[in-house]
Amino acid sequence: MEETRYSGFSERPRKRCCRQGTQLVLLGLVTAALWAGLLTLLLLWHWDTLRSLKQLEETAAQNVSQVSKNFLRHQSDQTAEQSQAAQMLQSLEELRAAQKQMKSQDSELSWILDGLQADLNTLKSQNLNERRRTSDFLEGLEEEVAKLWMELRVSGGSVCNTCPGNWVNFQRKCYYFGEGAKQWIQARYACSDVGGRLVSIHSPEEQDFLTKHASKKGSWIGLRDLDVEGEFIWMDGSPVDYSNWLPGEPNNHGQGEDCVMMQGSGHWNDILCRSKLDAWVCDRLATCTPSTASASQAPPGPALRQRS
Ligand code: FUC
Ligand code: CA
Repeated sequence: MEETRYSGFSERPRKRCCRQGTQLVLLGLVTAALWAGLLTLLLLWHWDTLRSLKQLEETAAQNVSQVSKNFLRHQSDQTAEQSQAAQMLQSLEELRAAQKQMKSQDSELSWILDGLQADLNTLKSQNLNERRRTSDFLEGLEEEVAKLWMELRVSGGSVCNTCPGNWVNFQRKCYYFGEGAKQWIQARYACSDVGGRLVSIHSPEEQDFLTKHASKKGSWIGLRDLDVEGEFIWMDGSPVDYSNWLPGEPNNHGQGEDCVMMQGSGHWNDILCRSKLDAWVCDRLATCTPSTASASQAPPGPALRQRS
């Protein structure tokens, strides 16, 4: 019992000692485990951080290379655009120069064209004047021939007083009294259309005949001073050997009166050629009736004329 007590007494510290040792070992183990865990965590955290850093580094590198690629591309684009802009500028300059040249050529051409046009107009008017002169000359010749024929017939005993229908005979001429609103030139054409010409008047007898037969509203006659002011000429080229002007006429009133009308009284007045009168008088030579068989050839009365 004693021994037991003793042994019990002596084992207790040993147990305490072992327990403490175990505890210490455990504590050490736990501490070591904790440290190991902590270290593991630290290592894991470190690796993770490293991995993240590496990823970031890679991403940054990728971005940098992308940015530098973009930059390079942008730079080459910019260079291309710059050279394109330079080219366009050059083209623009060339176009401007071409435009300038074309403008000067254009003005030169239009100057030449104007000259040509003026030449053409001159030629046209010369041609027209020439044709008018020729036609007037031919008409004069025709008139002369007709008169000579008439003289020949009269001297051969013919009677020259035959007129076409609608024409009125007086002495050796036929007269047509046209009606309708016309300017002087239209009346001239109207006479030409019926084979006559605007009337010329050469004696008081002829004037009396016309005064009796013509419209009381006034008629156009074949007298005008269009070419030289104050120099009146008959359209059939006959001499101005008789006149029947109203007192104070011709007065070229308003500086533009170049055509002559016969008033209802038979007196003449110069008026504007573009005025419209309601009547006009034409004349032509009468044709001759042969008195003998030898003079039975057809008389050369004035033919229907072409307008010139
Ligand atoms: C007289 C004429 C003109 C015109 C005017 C109204 O002076 O001589 O021709 O008819 O009157
Ligand atoms: Ca007048």
